[in-house]
Amino acid sequence: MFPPSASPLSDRRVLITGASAGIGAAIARTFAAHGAHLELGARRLERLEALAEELGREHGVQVNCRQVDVRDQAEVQAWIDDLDRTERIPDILVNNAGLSRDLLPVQEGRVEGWDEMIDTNIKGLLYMTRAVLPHMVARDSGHVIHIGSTAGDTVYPGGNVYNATKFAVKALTEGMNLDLVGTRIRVSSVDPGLVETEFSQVRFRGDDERARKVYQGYTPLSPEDVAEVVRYVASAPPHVNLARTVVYPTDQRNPYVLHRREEGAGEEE
Ligand code: NDP
Ligand code: 8X3
Repeated sequence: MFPPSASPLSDRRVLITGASAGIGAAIARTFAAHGAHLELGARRLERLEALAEELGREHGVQVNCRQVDVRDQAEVQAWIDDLDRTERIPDILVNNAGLSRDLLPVQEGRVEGWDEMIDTNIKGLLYMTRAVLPHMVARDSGHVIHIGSTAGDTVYPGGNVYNATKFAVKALTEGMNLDLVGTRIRVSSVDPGLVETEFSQVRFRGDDERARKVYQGYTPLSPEDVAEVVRYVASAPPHVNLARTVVYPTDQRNPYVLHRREEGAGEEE
């Protein structure tokens, strides 16, 4: 690892959504270890505050927390307006907040879960981007990094609406890069395969046994693996845009070709 003072992330201001768990929390830890100052957002403020205390103590960086629901456009705009007033507009925006609900065929799907996924994974990402990007354009500098998914490349049974939201993220990464041609602003996505986080507990609505089985019998990615890829993408020289980076566990070759080593382990994917 670079010593923090030598890292391209040193003293950069980085906003991460969904930093209270999983991949977002790991990105916060990795970026703080590289000397970045952080603006962390999620709904569970107490988790953010515990993380902020840990990172400030361990790395001596500034870490601010905001209770935000990215589905609420007014809340998002108020957050970014506050950052603007206090000269804390981020150099790097990591749109990580996201979720899946259920693994049901569309004909049996739960509409309220569809709304949650569409409102968070697509509209939340757009609200964050719409609020931050004009500031980046005004100073002709910045980097927006989306956490997409291999689910945005290939559909799998029951993935339907979650797949659609991640296909949308892929389209937005490409579209924003077109919109920003001629500027110095980069738009990237990091698209992981299976990562062991709270993702499956959320998808299966607290059914821990079912969630645990998703990661059984093989070695999934860890949130830290993904955070390291995001760090690499964010650390590329300014003339290099890693527009899309796909990362799988070695045991997974596409969203449904997964090699499980233990007999009878796992049920999905
Ligand atoms: P986790 O469930 O562990 O973390 C999700 C994070 O998103 C939490 O911090 C949660 O915070 C936040 N979040 C969810 N909804 C909202 C909201 N409305 N407003 C603000 N924050 C919200 O899952 P992961 O870390 O795995 O997921 C992070 C991202 O990675 C997602 O976009 C997911 O689609 C993507 N991904 C995950 C993969 C995996 O296999 N785990 C693979 C590929 C992509 P809180 O509940 O406190 O608001
Ligand atoms: C999360 C990975 O395969 O569960 O995006 O959709 S998967």
